[in-house]
Amino acid sequence: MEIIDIEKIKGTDREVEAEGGQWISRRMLLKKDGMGFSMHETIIKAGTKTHIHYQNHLEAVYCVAGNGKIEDLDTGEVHEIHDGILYSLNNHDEHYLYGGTEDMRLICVFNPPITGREHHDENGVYPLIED
Ligand code: 9YT
Repeated sequence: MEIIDIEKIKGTDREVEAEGGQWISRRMLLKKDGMGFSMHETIIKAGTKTHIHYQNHLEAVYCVAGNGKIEDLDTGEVHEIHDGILYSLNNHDEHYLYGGTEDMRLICVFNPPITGREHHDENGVYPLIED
């Protein structure tokens, strides 16, 4: 059993900030932790916009605080996100993620797990890194 305290992740290499400053992500479980998925707490800053397209990963995202929106770039649909809403990117859905009037706190699960070395490329994609 492992017990992971997010306070001990802050300030380590498991805490990663977007290059544009839109989000900060604390990777509580990564590929090397051997669970078959990775699990992160991500704070989306209020008023920001991020282009994301996980072509190599599935991601489920559960909002536990704050508010924002997600825009599906295939359909143009915009969905409100707030405490209690989960969105599932089960079709590698390209989207914009918007921070709302306050920071949004998200719990994110990736399959396959990310290694922690990925960076969003210019298309909002994380590469698939095989060890
Ligand atoms: C919700 C989302 O995908 N935000 C971008 C950061 C990502 N969750 C990560 O790398 O932890």
